[in-house]
Amino acid sequence: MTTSRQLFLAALLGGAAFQAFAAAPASASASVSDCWIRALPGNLPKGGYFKAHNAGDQPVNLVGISSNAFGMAMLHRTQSQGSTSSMEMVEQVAVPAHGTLAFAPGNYHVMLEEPKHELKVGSSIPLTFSFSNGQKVTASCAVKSAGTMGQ
Ligand SMILES: [Cu+2]
Repeated sequence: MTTSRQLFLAALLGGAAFQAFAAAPASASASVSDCWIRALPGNLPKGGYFKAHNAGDQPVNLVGISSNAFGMAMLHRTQSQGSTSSMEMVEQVAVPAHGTLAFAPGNYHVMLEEPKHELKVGSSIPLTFSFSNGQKVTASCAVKSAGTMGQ
């Protein structure tokens, strides 16, 4: 069933520059931009990448990510040692005051597991980012092909 409200939401979420500031508290300092997800087939974990911004005078931590499109979303960091690299889970990541932290291939990323549906390149998926100041920011993340190198 498709209601006009759902169509309206879909139109909003489809906008590349969409960011949900509306639900944030008045003191909101955190925001997210340039979010994308690497499409990989089947149940392979997908990497999610974005920029977290902090306009405030105090550092703020990104403490979690959630999405209705996946059963599990974790903060990961890739560590390279010589020719090998591995990933470890991190509890939270600090975004410096008046600064930006880039989540990018080879570094911090979101690991998205247990997709509810096959990801379609060219579509977009909303992710919700939770910050230590109580903010929850929803960003629309573009699904890009597996060969995408970063931004
Ligand atoms: Cu990972």
